[in-house]
Amino acid sequence: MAKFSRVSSQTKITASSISKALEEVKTALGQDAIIVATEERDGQITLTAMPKENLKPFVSLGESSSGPLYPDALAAIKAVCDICDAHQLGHAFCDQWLKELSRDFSVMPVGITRSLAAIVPFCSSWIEEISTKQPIILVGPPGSGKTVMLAKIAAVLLSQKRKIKVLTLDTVKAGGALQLQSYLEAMNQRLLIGESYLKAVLERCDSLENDEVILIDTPGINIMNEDDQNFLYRFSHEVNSPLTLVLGADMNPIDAEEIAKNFYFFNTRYLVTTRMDMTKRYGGFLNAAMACSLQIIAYSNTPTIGDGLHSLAVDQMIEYLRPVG
Ligand SMILES: Nc1nc2c(ncn2[C@@H]2O[C@H](COP(=O)(O)OP(=O)(O)O)[C@@H](O)[C@H]2O)c(=O)[nH]1
Ligand SMILES: [Mg+2]
Repeated sequence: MAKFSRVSSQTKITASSISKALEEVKTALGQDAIIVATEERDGQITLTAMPKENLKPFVSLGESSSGPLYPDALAAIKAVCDICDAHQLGHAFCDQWLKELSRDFSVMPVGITRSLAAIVPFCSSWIEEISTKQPIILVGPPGSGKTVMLAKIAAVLLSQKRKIKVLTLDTVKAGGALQLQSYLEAMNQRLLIGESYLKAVLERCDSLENDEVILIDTPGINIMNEDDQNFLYRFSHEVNSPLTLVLGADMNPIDAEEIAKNFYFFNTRYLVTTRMDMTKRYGGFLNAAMACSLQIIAYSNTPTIGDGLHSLAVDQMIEYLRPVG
């Protein structure tokens, strides 16, 4: 039997296993509930959860500006519907966007950028704001581009004369650590390998003297697999910092949303998308970001480390969304 207690908007649920506790959270607070803390004592799992609407942004979000303008409400509605159709954004996404868009109908001509920014959190200043106080921890399905992205973040930080400390927990995929090691060797950086370094590396974030950004790569996680789910639960509990989901832009919107929702349960709050060069349809990561309020902090559009990563502002996203050929 699960046990419930409530403090302000947060509810604590205790059960004998993670999956039971998660089920209880979903029943009590809905599918979109957010886990804010996890605790394990005497074989019992306690999850502290709250409804999604109480979520506050972790970092400041970029302002939306003008973008394309349409002569009247009908033309703007048509533009939004065409975009949703072309990029395979589902009904839920389209409905949310149109609902938000309707607030702008009193002023002609009508823009569609503000309403997109209101439903998908774009954070275009993340790269400039990277702090030594919070580790950057990349998680995601196998092959989503985590290791390449981590190396790109490392290269960008080094180019800004920042110091880095890099750890990989990917001792699962054959050659996973070697791949990162070879990228880092080219940057004259050392790679720490294995969970035994995790505690010490995380403690550095709390130290006042720390001048290094901590970067952590992880093994690919198949959210349908119970062992992987257990790993993610324990790992997110141990690091106790928001995680960053890496998703290929070429993933279909339904799968992307389902994967994001599962990661979201385990303190995943940011989203990076990769392989923007391999698709013209961006419904996958946008659907995932909208469904879970994940902040889109960067994207990658080449597999080459030296090409770096990019910030994604909402205006730029609108430009990407418009022409589909
Ligand atoms: N075209 C393209 N390929 C990418 C991009 N990011 C990663 N890749 C490729 O995607 C594959 C998987 O990347 P990897 O970082 O090893 O994925 P991981 O298993 O999540 O660590 C590799 O072949 C990468 O070269 C990108 O932005 N564009
Ligand atoms: Mg990898």
